[in-house]
Amino acid sequence: MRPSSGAPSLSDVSQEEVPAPIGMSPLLTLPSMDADRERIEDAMHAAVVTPDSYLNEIASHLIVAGGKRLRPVLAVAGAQIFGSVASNDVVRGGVACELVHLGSLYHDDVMDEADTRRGVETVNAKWGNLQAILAGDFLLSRASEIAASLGTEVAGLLARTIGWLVEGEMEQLRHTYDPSRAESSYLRSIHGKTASLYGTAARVGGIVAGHDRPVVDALTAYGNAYGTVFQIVDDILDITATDAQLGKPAGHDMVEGVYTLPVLRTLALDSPASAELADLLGSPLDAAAQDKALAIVRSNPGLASAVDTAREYVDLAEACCDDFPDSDATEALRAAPMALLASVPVPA
Ligand code: GRG
Repeated sequence: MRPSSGAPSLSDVSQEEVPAPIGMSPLLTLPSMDADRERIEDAMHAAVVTPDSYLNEIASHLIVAGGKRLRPVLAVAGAQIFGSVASNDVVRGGVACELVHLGSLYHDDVMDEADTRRGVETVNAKWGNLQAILAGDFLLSRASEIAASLGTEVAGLLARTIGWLVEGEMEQLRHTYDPSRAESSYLRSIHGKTASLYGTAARVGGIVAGHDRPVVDALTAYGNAYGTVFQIVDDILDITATDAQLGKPAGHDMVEGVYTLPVLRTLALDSPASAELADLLGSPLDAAAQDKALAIVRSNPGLASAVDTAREYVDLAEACCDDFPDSDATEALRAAPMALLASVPVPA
């Protein structure tokens, strides 16, 4: 999708206009969320208990290491838009989504041969690839068990969402080191690998809370749009943030051959910068080529154009909240997508 005319530019995303960066998401600071997060933590740990202490340790490794738990938080917030406290079943439904996320991270770290995640050694680095794959499978099995206990609709939805994650990741893999990757491939991939699980988490919150179908559908659309903002922002930060802020070298996606929206938009420019970037891409980059490619994307309008698109999905997510009742949860949901976009640094 190209940005529509009149869409805000990067410089429109001022710090005054936006509430807070991702760590301070309004979803995480909902008045009831402290108690809810305690229930989420308890349910996360309970979900991976097994008599096998070796498996138990490996399966809980990244849970202990932290994480924002955004998927259960979204399920809880979606359940609470009418003002009532989310049930324990809503919490468990959100936890099932978070366990799918976690399982996918175990597998992703094997695929990427990653050494660290959440500030600790990855499971593959600490125990090995085979252990990481099996423990990831175990997390998916526990997610499925929880989903099944919440009824066939939730079980079917979670199963389908796992398929969407795999499809999204496969789409990305198919176009690795492909500078002619279509933007539709990028959007399809991020919908599958990231947005769909946010959509499912919000939907599960609505289904288990017993909301009416139109509300459940609006929550799903919200989660999908929120997740799309999340991934586009993540991809922009990979270009704009410093190595220190990222905890890994900036431009990592480009080095790995994953050409994301700011890169594709730069390649699509009718300017010498596009040809210069295309010359560099298509195969692994050495350090000098990485710096050059980063400098090109950072200094050309493809970056602001990607921010414009993220802003369009922010608008979409906000609009999904229009028919929700006035409540703390609705307010937090409405503010959350723009808070994500606020984590993109504003250029001087
Ligand atoms: C086996 C379910 C399954 C999938 C296999 C590997 C794969 C296919 C999918 C992984 C896709 C992937 C890594 C998507 C990105 C996910 C993402 C948005 C990560 C960051 O999420 P945060 O910020 O992380 O919520 P924390 O650490 O806070 O949980």
